[in-house]
Amino acid sequence: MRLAALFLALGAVGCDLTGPSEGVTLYAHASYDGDHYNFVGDVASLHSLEGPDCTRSGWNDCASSMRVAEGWQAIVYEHTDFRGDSLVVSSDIPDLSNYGSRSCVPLIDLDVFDLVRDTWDDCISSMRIRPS
Ligand SMILES: [Ca+2]
Repeated sequence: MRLAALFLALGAVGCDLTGPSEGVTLYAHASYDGDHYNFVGDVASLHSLEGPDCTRSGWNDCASSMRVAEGWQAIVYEHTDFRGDSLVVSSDIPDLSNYGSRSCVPLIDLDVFDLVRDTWDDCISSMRIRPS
């Protein structure tokens, strides 16, 4: 009973300890923190999906961590319509900034660190999602 109450309390502040039962969940912050959204099919553009923590342009260029349900796989893309650099993801990624990209540079927050990092943090704009 106490454990259940703890999970409920953590859920209320946005921390997701369990991950998705199907598909892929994106999180606005690293370590599966902040606002999150579960996807079970292809998403050609993340622009139209609003999230409280993602005020730029929906979920576009917003995700900083992601979880993949057992038996599922995602291919994430730098641009909308499955264009640009891509990354195959078949297990949880607690911090997308640890994954280098050839060309991912957020369109907003163009500071020196973003320009030299080129990581998948705040970069995903579309995804293909399916059972693996
Ligand atoms: Ca992007």
